[in-house]
Amino acid sequence: MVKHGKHTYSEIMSQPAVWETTLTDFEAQIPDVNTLWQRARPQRVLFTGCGSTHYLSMAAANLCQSLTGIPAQARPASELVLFPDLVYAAGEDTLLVAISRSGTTTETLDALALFKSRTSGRALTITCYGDSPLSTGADARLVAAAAQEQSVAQTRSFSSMAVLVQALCGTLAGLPVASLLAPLPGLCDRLLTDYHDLARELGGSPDIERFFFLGSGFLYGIAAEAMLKMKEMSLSYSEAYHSLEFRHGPMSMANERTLMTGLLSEPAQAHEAKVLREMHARGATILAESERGSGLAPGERTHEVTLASDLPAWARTIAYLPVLHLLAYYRAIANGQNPDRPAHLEAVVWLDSLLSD
Ligand code: F1P
Repeated sequence: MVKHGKHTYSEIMSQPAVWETTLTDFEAQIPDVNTLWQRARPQRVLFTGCGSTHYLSMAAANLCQSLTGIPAQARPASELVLFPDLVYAAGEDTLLVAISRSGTTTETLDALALFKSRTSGRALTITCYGDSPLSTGADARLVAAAAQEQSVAQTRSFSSMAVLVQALCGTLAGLPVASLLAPLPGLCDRLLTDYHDLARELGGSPDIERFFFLGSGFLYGIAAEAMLKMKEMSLSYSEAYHSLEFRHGPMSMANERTLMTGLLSEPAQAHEAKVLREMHARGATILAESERGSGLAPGERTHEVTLASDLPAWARTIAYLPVLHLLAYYRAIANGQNPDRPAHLEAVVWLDSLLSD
């Protein structure tokens, strides 16, 4: 029986249904997206957000560049506001994509305002609230209204906005996203069912005190979000790295009380799995998420989440996250935290505008 975190739990478990609604709603938004893209004809795409939505921006930039061929980058909104000269180049046509669950985060609103005043570029927003200031201040908007949440930490909002990012990038690349992404809700449902017990076991394990999340390419932003969920909900030691970066110092922290979660991509899987194998030899417990199995030797301290989605890599990016939501949720419960209302955290950061100084 769930005592604490009933909102978080139901928001995690509702992801299949909410992704389905989000994909259906996206279809009506496709003409606006295509019109914006035709008018903007950008030389580059700049994604921004804060916290979770900054991590989503990182995944989005990689997906966008890979699918459209247009250079794309991600920056935290605060960086766009505080150091615009490090980002904007004179005469370059940029499309800004600002992402925010609430659509009210001060830094993201400031980033949009500064972009509008400094450039003649167009802006697209991705939020859960179509009437929010961020959404209404943009040239076009994508809205995951069904993904609104009561919990402070983002779960289905993040993943549904990620579904919108995937649908957006696929559409800009001229792909038939409705059919390509249609299997995602069913895949999410299967993963939440098949790996629920594993997430509960690892999340609740008293033998584990450190969590590392590794990912490369499209999956680094997802690994970073999994790290943030673990930290926010459960107040656990949790870090994320690009997979091969882990050897360059951070591996000093891996020991027999560590859970190493590796989000394995297909192109780099052999290299990424090797890092996990090395950390296993140091005593770490391994959780390997992959499309077809990690190739690691099965054993007591090696656990697998296998997507078996048959989707192209870009289309299955978000599917790596929901099992890790459960991992963080069960760790929070084990730590005596209430994941609905994480300590020291507000749902939105509101500041005096950084532009008024
Ligand atoms: C962004 C955010 C969250 C974080 C915290 C504060 O909000 O940084 O990612 O968990 O709750 O706000 P938003 O701009 O996406 O609404």
